[in-house]
Amino acid sequence: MKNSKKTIGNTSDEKQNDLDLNKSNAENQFLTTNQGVKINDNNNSLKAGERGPSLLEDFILREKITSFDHERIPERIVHARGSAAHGYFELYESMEQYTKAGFLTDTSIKTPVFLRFSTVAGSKGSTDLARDVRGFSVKFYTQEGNYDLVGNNMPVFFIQDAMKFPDLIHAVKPEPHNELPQAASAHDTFWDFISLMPESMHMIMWVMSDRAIPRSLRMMEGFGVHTFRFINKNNESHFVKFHWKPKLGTHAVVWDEAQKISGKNSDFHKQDLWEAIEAGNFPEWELGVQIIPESDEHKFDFDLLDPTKLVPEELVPVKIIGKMTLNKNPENFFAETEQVAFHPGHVVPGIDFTNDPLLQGRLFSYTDTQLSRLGSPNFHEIPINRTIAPMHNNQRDGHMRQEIATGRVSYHPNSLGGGCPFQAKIDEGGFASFNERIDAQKIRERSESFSDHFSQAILFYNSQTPTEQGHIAKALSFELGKVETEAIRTRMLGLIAQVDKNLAATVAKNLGMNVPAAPEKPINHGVGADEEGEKHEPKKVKQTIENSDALSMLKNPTLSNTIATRQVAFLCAEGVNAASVDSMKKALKGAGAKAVIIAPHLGTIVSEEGTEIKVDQSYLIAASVLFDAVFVPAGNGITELKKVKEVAEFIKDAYQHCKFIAAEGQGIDVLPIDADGGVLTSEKAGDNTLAGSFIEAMGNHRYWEREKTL
Ligand code: HDE
Repeated sequence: MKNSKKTIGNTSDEKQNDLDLNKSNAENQFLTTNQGVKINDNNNSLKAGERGPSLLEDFILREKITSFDHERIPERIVHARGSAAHGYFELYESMEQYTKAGFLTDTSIKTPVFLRFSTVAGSKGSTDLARDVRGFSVKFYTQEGNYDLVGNNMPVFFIQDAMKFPDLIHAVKPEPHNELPQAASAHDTFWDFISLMPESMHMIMWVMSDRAIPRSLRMMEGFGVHTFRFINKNNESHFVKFHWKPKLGTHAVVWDEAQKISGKNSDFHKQDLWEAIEAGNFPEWELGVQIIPESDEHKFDFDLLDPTKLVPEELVPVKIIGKMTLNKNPENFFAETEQVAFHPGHVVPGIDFTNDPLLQGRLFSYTDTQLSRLGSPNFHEIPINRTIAPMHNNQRDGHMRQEIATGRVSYHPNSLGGGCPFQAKIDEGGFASFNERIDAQKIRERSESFSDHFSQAILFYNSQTPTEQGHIAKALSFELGKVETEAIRTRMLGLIAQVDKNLAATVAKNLGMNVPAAPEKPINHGVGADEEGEKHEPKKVKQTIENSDALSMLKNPTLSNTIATRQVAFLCAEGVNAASVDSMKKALKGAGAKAVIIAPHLGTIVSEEGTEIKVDQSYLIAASVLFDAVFVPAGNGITELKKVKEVAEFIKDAYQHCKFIAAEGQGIDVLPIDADGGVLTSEKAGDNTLAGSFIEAMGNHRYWEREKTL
């Protein structure tokens, strides 16, 4: 099937060739200046005498230093920290009935993609494990032009109108007077803003859930967030919501673990993505769409244009239409991951916008930001941003223009250039916006249909398992615990109580406060104003459904129980039983997981049987939080581990974070913990039954039952 794919200008390899034209290869080459002049001495600047002053004439030094001085470009104002990879998208079945986009109608096309993940609030060097939304931006290099699906790992957003975005970001960023805290929402200004913005409550439930601390970028869902439009050949429109479903399932770490990972390896996600791809474990996501006919626009108890709402999968099922595979790491972080420029306005014929006021604002923002970030309107010429479709227009000049436009014609219409380049009719692939009828007054208002701020927050909370609800309560207690201004906490408790009274009571107890009897009146932000400018209370709507399993990571029926690519720490020492190590390693490998041998020192250790075992990491380097599960093998020497402080800490952390722990023979004595359903043991060394149960248990990701006893 794959071999029969068309190869005209649309494969991942060909996009790569495109990038290759701009690659420099220094092998067997002289060192030169940027002008190609060979450099004779790259160690000394030109001076007036050995000990004399440097000369302005030294064009080599000046060029080198100037280039260095300008190596940094402004980082993204949001989503500064990113990790990305190349790949391709394959369509399972034609969506012709709904859209005319070539890459969504022709199943023989393999479309190259570039995917950039990001955190939102932190700066470029901040930790991967911040509690935050993750950006999930996909650039499809289609034959009809670039299509960017610039989404997040959560299906809704904090605010309803682009007008509030700078406020939201100013509030969450480090506070301006002391630049504190980095990459964290747990501070006064963020919660001050949120406490005055009830429309954010649904999103707050998501960011306080474990979705905000993913186990891996490879184990996150992605969402287009806004409602978009599909337009077919007959110019008929359907509303569409986009979903990315990871083949490895959706998994998270726990908050204590996230904080510790930030110390042990703040590049945890970046490295995990890189290493998985290098090892040939190519991450995959299926693309799903929820399609809603135009005629059903007003059928729901929420407004499809409101980005604080999702369309429950129980109401409109997600249709899986294709698969994306990431198969190649960038070769140069700056050239590709840093310089890639996404834009929700990069659409192709067959995909169009709705009037979601957040999306409308985004359509302005992304080009604008590239002008200051990448420095010129010519950012489309940077290799990673280039379309594979032919590109001709009369745009000219500007900073860093690459194209050498020939001829005298740079305007349209023209006769001197034979009328070229000419406009494309719709049936020749020309983009024409959907001719939606608009008959309205110019108004600075928000639709009354946007005023329900709590129903879906409640739906989300009610759809979580008790374990997940407990994590939300803890997250809120942590975040608000860091808030110093009591009035902000009080306002938040008032809002949380409108989602769930017990949740508010638990958080209030942790804060040593009481839930206010009545929530404060929300501020005036334009929802349903009456004539005096008085605003109505945010209203609640009775939801058509009260529970949606798809919203829970633990209940999610599509949750994959594969342990592929999981990392298992083998706690070893001299005198470990090699058979115990080997058989568990083999079983895990068979299930796609990786055994990592940890010992008191690097190099090799000698097993009980006298064989040498290569050590991957020492206890000085390794930490439980960097692994998915732990195995303590059998062996006479293994009890020595009782004396190693780091080993006890390792196992206790794994236990605290509800990880599965297995031990064989003497390894059982090393466990400083009580046995429970998540601790699997066997007296026998090399026990295949134990290995089988361990693998099956790990498929559940964590032994959450244990939390009740902690
Ligand atoms: Fe963005 N956003 N955003 N955003 N956004 C940017 O564009 C903006 C919003 C998202 O990997 C910026 O090139 C406004 C929602 C991602 O390069 C900037 C509004 C969603 C990325 C910008 C929003 C996103 C960005 C900064 C409210 C989820 C990273 C750098 C109207 C659907 C893209 C850049 C990458 C980046 C503006 C809201 C996702 C400033 C004004 C909602 C994944 O243009």
